[in-house]
Amino acid sequence: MRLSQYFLPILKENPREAEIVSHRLMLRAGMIRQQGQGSFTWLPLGKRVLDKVNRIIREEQDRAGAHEILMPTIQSAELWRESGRYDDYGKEMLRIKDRQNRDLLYGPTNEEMVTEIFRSYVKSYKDLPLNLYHIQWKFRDEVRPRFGVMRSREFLMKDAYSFDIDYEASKAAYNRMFVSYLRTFTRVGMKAIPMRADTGPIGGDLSHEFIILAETGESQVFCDKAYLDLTVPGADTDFRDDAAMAEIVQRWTTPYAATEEMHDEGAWNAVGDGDKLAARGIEVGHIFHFGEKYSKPMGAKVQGPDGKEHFVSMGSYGIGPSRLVAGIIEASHDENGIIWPDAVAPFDVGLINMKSGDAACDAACDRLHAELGASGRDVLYDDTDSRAGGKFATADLIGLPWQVIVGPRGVAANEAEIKNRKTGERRTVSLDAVVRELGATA
Ligand code: P5A
Repeated sequence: MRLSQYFLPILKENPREAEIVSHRLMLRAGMIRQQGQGSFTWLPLGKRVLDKVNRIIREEQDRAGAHEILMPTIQSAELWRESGRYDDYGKEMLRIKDRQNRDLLYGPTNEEMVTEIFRSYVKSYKDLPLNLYHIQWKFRDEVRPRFGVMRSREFLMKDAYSFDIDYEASKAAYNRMFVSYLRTFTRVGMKAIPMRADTGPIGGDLSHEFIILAETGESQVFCDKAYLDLTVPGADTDFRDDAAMAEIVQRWTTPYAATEEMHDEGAWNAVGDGDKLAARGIEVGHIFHFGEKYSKPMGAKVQGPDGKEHFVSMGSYGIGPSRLVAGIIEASHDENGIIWPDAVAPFDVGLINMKSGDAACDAACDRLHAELGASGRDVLYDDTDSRAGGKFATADLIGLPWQVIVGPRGVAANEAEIKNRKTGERRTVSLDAVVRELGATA
């Protein structure tokens, strides 16, 4: 992609409304634009990151046996009256009337709608287990929307819903999502710690929040430092092996970890003083087991192996991809800008032409642009006529993992410079070796 033809509205000044670093950097790097209170457009650079995050989420949901669907954003109030949540949900729910004066709402979550889908089609235990998910916009009229996409009113959510014949089977479904979340957050380059959490308006008896530690996090959390060294299950993990899933969840829930609402001073005092980690954190995922809370009032039941009807046991599992993008920036930046983990970087390489218009520089860059593209890398080629200093600042701000810098002196010697954004390390290599060098270091 040539920067001269791209839409990357970089801001030179620090936006005054941004209180935390991710919000400031997302605005400055031209990733998002605020449209209203707690509502944002994702501009091309931001959209690329969001898509990469969603792709990883999808791959890990699918690996764990969930199936993707897409439910509407606007829901009928009738469904929510069936579960009893229409009145309970309160002011966070955006209530709407259509031209026939029917009560509608903009979905803050989809437990009711997915239960309606389930009950319409599934009648036998033989069709279980079932897990359906979608990635869809939600609206919550938050009391205090703030910190950009971190706590917005309209935000993206991946929400999955599991249906099982009984408690034991639904606990296995919960475990699969738990393990899938460990893998998902690791793959986007983050360390997320599962912590016992309050179930709030979703309800249920069991829930874990997945928390990224960051000073600007809105949650106060308490955990054992042992979590920092636990290994995350690999790609060869067998999600059909219930015992293996339970063993992983056991390992990841044994050291102490809780959010403020669930904090237990007694258990905390038992953690060794040197192992205590009391910190701020960002909730990027939240999973719930709530059994028959929706299936019973909404009549979602199947015939069991005993010939009798059973209300299905359910759970729901959320990740906020839009919040996650901000969380990644909170955890990975420096004074010059964002430092993207490789897996979610909007482009892999920034190619910087220090003297656009110079025939030799242009020719060398054209060649590298083509070769890097052919080797499978996404390249953002700064072919604009800005000064070299401005190009370097932009490259550091948008935080692509690698920069390839081409200037007249280097080209005369048949050389380019390669810079690693994270370490700052620079190396001079021959123009012929650029693609190979990135291959060796990527
Ligand atoms: C689980 C899936 C639920 O709604 N129902 C379906 C359950 N859980 S939750 O914890 O309320 O939300 C899931 C995740 O969505 C993100 N999130 C937000 N992101 C940005 N702005 C918001 N206002 C916001 N509210 C929730 C979080 O990542 C949360 O873990």
